[in-house]
Amino acid sequence: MQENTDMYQEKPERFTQMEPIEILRVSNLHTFLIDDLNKAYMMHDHNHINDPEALKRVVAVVGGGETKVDRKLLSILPNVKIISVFGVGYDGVDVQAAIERGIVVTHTPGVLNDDVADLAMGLLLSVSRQIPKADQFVKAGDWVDGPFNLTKKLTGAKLGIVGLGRIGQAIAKRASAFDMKISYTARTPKADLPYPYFPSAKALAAEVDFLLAITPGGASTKGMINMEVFEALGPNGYFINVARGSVVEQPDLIKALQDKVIAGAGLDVYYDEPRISPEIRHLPNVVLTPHMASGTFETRRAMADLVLANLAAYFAGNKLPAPVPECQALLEE
Ligand code: NAP
Ligand code: 8YV
Repeated sequence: MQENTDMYQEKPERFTQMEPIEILRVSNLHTFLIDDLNKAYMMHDHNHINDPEALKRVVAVVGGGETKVDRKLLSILPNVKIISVFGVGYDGVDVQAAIERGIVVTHTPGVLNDDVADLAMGLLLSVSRQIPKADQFVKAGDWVDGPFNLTKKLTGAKLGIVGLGRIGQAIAKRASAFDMKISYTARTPKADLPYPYFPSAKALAAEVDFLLAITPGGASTKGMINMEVFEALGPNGYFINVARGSVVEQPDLIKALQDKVIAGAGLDVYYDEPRISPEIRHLPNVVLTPHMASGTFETRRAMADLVLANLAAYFAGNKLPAPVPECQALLEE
């Protein structure tokens, strides 16, 4: 994380004056965060701008990580200085366009690692042991007709993690307690970690029983999980996605599940959320959750606190708790 810089050691003049600081909300946020933002700032809602002149006075943008904050939006917000993202992923934000305008982007890393890793384990158990199907089996009264089908053992199985960052490592820690044999791919091998590295998702998929994606979204990972990867994973393999829908070629995923190229999938994220393709919703071999991996009271509160702390630090002229890595150079200028 960056050191204090000249840019933030002195309070910018405009933020010491008496007028309220005006900010713009660009997505749905939890009520508790909206309440706290309203206490500290004058907040406008992007969908209900009563006073178009307000856009010129807005100095901060707040929204979810997938919410589009693009060059076009930034061009109508000439005074924005900070984009505070509610989420660790910020694939919706055009960071390059922000940097060109001297706008710093912040996010909420770290505080959600445990919850996302917990849900990833939940999906691994749900697909391998078919827990949702077993639940329906009991509730439907089908047990009287005979026992539930046998399922796949998770303990000791091979897990391939695509993206061994903060959350990937929290997943690996949990999977280790299940004696899973962990290997991974990432942009770079991690010399300090004991797991075997593979140079691509395809090479990794060929070696494992469960392939789990937990990378950022955006251009660099777009479609990196495709039919070639599913063919390498094979008919006994399962795919788990807690990263972003864009990481997967969705038509390939649907075909791989329909044609039993892979055995099944556990998905928390999708292309075009929350409109989930009926082809996915009607598949028998998937367990689906509604992008809820960080969705506990405790973690969403911690994420909200980090959104508030990033804004407060900026306006107080203090060191930012969590700027995105691409903005380091901007902060050091
Ligand atoms: P992180 O610490 O930055 O880790 C990202 C990992 O992905 C790193 O290992 C990185 O490789 C790897 N990676 C990045 N680009 C890649 C590429 N092009 N090819 C292969 N690997 C690549 O991030 P994090 O905090 O773990 O969060 C990861 C992502 O999880 C977020 O960006 C978000 O998309 C997703 N997420 C989803 C939920 C949910 O609700 N489902 C919640 C939170 C986060 P290096 O280590 O080599 O840099
Ligand atoms: C959030 C996430 O639910 O942090 C992320 O990247 O995907 C989730 O924790 C999402 O960003 C809320 O907008």
